[in-house]
Amino acid sequence: MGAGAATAFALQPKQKPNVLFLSVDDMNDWVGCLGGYPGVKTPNIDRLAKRGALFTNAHCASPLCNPSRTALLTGMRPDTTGVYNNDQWWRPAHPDYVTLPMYLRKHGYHAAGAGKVFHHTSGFNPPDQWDEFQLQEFDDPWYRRLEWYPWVKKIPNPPGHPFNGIQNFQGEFDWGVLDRKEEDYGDMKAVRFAGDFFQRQHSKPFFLAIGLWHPHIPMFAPRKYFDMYPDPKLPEVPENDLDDLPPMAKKFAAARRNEHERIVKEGKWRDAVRAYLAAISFADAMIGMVLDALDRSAYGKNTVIVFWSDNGWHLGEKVHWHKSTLWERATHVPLIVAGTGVNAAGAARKQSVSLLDLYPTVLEMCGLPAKKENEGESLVPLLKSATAKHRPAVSTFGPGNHMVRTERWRYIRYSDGTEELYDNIADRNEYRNLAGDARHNALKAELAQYFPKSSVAPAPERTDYDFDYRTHTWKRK
Ligand SMILES: [Ca+2]
Repeated sequence: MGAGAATAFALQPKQKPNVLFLSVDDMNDWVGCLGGYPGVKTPNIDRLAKRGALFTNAHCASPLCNPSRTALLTGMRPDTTGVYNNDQWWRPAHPDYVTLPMYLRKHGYHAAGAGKVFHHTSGFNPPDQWDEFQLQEFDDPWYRRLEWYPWVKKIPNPPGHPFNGIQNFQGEFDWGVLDRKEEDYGDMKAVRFAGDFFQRQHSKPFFLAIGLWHPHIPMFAPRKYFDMYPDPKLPEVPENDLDDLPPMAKKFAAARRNEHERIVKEGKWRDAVRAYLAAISFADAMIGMVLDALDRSAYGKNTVIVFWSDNGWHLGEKVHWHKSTLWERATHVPLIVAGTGVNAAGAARKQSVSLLDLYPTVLEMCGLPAKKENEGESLVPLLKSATAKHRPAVSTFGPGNHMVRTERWRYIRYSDGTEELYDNIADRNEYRNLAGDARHNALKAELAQYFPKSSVAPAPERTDYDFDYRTHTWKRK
């Protein structure tokens, strides 16, 4: 083996790389370099892909914000932590867990963050996670519930609200152009945090997590991003697409079905697709600003960049909006690793990988000891060689409901034993469920080996605690 490849990450303590952990929220594969929506404009993500390793088959550990982020940042699956939904705090359930920023701090890193890194409601960013942290700045303070967002100054609904023109709709599900300058949108505060951070002198290596809210709803963006999409295309939704699904799949697809029906009834489907595209392109522009600020700084040459989205998004496919399904729309996410020590830059990695793999990846890239509880597998072999082998990604939604994805197949098994199987090369929209075809029994048995063997009971819910935001303490009711 060549000495260069073997020592690429064996850095001396003084040369430990910095890490920029840059994330977006609810961004699916409608990204130029992933090809999910031809015509989408994401020049900055695309140029990052060219200078790094683009993972074209990356999946979240769970298709929902909190379980996905909790899995990524604790390094453990939902079935291990019991954190399956958005109303479960990981901290009081598992006070002993050492998250990625905590681990890096213990090993000499300075950990800083801004925006949505852990889940965004109160109680998900205990102060001891970070040396410094700037909370999420929302574009819609009139919507925010103060008991969940105690740092937000609530204001009355602005004139013209809701901006999508749909009256008495789901409060957060809005879109449009806000009457403010581009630099005054909430996510720009996290972008500025990054720019200021890169201008400072850091005596320790740093881990900087910048979590953008976009393209999560409400899909607010400056007009120029809406104007990029004069004629958005609607997703295909064949009429009989749900007929071959088991009842649990139909149930997941039917969640918040009323929102899809309302959007269609109001004649707003195309507008909503345009808003999602606009929010993606706005996110992309902000990503470009953060990357440019890094490149201009003293840290441009010794910083690993990890770009990820926490889950995908449906825009009417399978008659569903949002996430919370085990299909490609909801589990497939953008993932790029670039910077110090990535070989074969620009070469796509087609192996199935999981966001659960990021914790061990960062530790290995930083030359730190592995954390034994981590359930992902380091991506470093794939960063060294685009053809390395890797364990397929598993995604979980609720106890005992799993999907495993290989380069070709998606196999889903629900807690009641019902199944779906898709050939994602021949059938990328997952129209034909092949699970009932006995010719695939051996394949299913092989894929089922990757499913977790058991699932812990769900962790307590938010309503099971009294939480004091000022002291960041929980008391079980
Ligand atoms: Ca999300």
